[in-house]
Amino acid sequence: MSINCTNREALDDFLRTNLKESRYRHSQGVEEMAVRLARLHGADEEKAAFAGRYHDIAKNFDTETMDSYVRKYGLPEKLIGNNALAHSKVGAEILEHEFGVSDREILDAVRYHTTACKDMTILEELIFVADVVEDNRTYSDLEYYQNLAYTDLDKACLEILEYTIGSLTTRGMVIDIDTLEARDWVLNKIKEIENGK
Ligand code: DGI
Ligand code: FE
Ligand code: FE
Repeated sequence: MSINCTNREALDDFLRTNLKESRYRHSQGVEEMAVRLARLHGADEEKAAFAGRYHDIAKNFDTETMDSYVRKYGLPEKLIGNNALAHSKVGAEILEHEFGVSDREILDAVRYHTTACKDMTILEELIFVADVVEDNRTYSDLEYYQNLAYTDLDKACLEILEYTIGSLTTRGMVIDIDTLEARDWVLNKIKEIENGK
């Protein structure tokens, strides 16, 4: 199977042109980690590679460019001026409308890679996790989170969400509803699995 995309070469040019060197390396790291997690947890490796590689395609746009894409694609007003939350939504729109990517699961994995959301597929969940645990990340607990991601994707997802919510709360920032719903959803999923044992 090969992923639907009108011009893969142009897409790669777009990625290289629009990402800073370190962000490009991060994208390669997420691609590799996503494939590793797909293999371990039984998801489509090709889709994981694709979503991982292009997940941050809109990350380095300046705010003016980002806002113009938010308007062009009729995305929610709350994304205006908020590159941290907008880049994942804009990235998914660019992949779909400017490069003909039609795979819903890939598009949603990119769309929700920053906040996560409830009812995620394994692909969405592993892209969310791979983004945080790829090899180029430098925080001190990296190895702990990587091992958790290899052994228990749900628990890794939960710990990352708890950390994000805690850190945003400390910084007095608005926590997106998708982030909160994702936390409740994955917590419940873990409980159900444990009760089923
Ligand atoms: O693009 P990356 O740096 O690889 O990682 P990312 O897409 O997860 O983006 C991280 C940023 O997103 C970080 O600055 C925190 C922010 N973020 C994540 N969830 C939320 C959030 N910001 C707000 N305001 N609300 C959220 O729920
Ligand atoms: Fe991102
Ligand atoms: Fe990223």
